[in-house]
Amino acid sequence: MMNCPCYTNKKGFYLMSHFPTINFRDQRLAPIWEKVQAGERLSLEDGVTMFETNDLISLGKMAHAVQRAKSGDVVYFVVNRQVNPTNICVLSCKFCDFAVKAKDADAYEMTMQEILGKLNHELHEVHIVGGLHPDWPWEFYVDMMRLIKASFPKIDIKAWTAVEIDFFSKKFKMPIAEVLAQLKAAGLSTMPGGGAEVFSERVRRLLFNQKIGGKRWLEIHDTAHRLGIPTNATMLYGHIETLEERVIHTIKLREQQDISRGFLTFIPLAFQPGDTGIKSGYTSAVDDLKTIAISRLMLDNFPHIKAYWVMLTEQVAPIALSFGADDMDGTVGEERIAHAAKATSPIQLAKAHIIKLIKSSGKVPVERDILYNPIAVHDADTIGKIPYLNCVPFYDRFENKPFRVLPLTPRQMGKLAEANQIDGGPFSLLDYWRVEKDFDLLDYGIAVRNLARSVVFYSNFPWMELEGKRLGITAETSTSIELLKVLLAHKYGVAAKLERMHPIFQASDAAHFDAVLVIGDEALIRAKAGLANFRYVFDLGKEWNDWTRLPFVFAVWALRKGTSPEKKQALIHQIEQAALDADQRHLNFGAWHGKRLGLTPAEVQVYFDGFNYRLGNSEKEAMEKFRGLLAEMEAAKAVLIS
Ligand code: V47
Repeated sequence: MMNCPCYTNKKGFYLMSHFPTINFRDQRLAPIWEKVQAGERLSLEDGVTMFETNDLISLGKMAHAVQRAKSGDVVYFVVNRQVNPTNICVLSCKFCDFAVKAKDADAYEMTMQEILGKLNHELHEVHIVGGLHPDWPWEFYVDMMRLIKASFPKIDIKAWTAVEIDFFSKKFKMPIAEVLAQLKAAGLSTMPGGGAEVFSERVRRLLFNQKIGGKRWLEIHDTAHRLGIPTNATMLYGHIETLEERVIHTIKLREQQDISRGFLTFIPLAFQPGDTGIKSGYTSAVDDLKTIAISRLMLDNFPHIKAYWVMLTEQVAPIALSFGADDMDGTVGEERIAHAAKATSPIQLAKAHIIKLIKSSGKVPVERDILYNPIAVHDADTIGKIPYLNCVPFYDRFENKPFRVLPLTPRQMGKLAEANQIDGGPFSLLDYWRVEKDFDLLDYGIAVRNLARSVVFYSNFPWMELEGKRLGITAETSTSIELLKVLLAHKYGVAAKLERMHPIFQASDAAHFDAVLVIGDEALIRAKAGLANFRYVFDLGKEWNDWTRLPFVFAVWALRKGTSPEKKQALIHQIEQAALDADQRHLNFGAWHGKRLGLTPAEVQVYFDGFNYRLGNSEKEAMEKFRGLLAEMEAAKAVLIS
């Protein structure tokens, strides 16, 4: 117990010493913090207590700690543009100053050329929403997707709120799934989170009684997720809703996310009063920061919380980055909805300005694409972190010195290392080999002695019958996919067809394949929940070990050549401490992360026990063996092609 930095609270959960100690002014927050640290879900009462408290700073500290455990020291932004093709709308919602009728003097409708004219090749995302136009035909919407993708292949499309999808479905007499499938086939990547307002029938009747309610909004997002279309969620706050209604809104979203798991980010939208007559005056900064923090704490299963500077203002948004938000939306280009309601923010921000705002909050600005794949890291001294449970021991001990931490899937980390955007991390073995001339190998990594438990191949066929079959591969892997290829080719002598699956893993997508490879936390979740009735479950760590009698090395720590000796030493010291923790079976944050995946502390311990975090002789031998087998496979392919 002497060295153990974790201890057990009265309910038997492990508390983590690495969450900060908070001196609460409002003691009602202390039991809530205890629940957060134990990985327990917060209730409606907890949410309302947090809204009622005046202890804003403690609230911010709790949310910031949770955000850091999820997304490290980074804040995301995207070079994007909003396009609102028309403001003519068949609805007349009381809170909306944007929508008008066709006869109104300020009504507008863009032609396809005008829409395309708003875009340029610098953009990575276009965000399209507008009024519900009474006359436009279905083909116009589908062509819009298709023409944008044809003219600007680099731009991903986030378009149409659930309200618009519902409108299309009714107007063009197609089921929701058909509307979404056609838009996706034409180029739609994700859906924005608008139109949710607050999930309260009372508010709906008073402010937007012609618009869809919460049940329908959630149903449409559920359908999108099942079709592999990730979406966002919003909440319009600061008008006539009660604090309880805000909390219920977050709980309904959390329940939906448990089911369909396709939400990327939550965006609290501060009400802009404009000429709506609903309320005079803007939300206070205190209310904005509280709402961001409480969203982060309630929505434990949402990857991101967005500080939408358009509604929050340029002054409050950077502060929100210390209250649980990890995304700033983007450059926006030209915002019309909030500005119709007299938002005081600028209508666009330059990229350099967003970077400056994020840096002013002490965070690392990371330019992303629509799916949060990082494109560029706008700061020095960053290392990658694989956000899977098996990597948690490494980061337990990391403060943000000398390196700051950016969560990345193995494949993303490899791409960023190649693009010269990060200084190091536990690289997937294949990625390390790709960049080894620029990086030094450290004597640490992630190796398994036998069962990997989180590199799992689900199949409807035994290995020998996989010839010619379609295998779905998770979008996240770099090395496991190669291990699978080696096993197929060398151990079993079969040739199958490998295809990447949707970027956001869906069991319904997996069911279309004869077998699927799942890695990381998703594999741990599936081990408990099962996956689409596959008949065989193979652990690739065990498959390798049974065959070669060697461990398998999935990842190795590497650091950019030329890093100063002080920084290198500091990093090695932190990793060594982590390895010692693992030797001494200190769970620390592991129990917290495990709980979120449905694992008990004992199950987390069994999982960690299967890993070796140091690279010894047998690990190095295993790496060479694997490299040799890969080379033989390449040679065989070369022979085949010629
Ligand atoms: O649905 C309308 C809201 C939403 C007002 O998904 C107003 O990444 C404040 O959803 N004051 C559209 N809000 C904007 C939106 C959005 C914005 C940024 C990013 C994303 C995303 C989504 O704006 C509408 C409505 O809830 N809205 N009027 C107003 N007066």
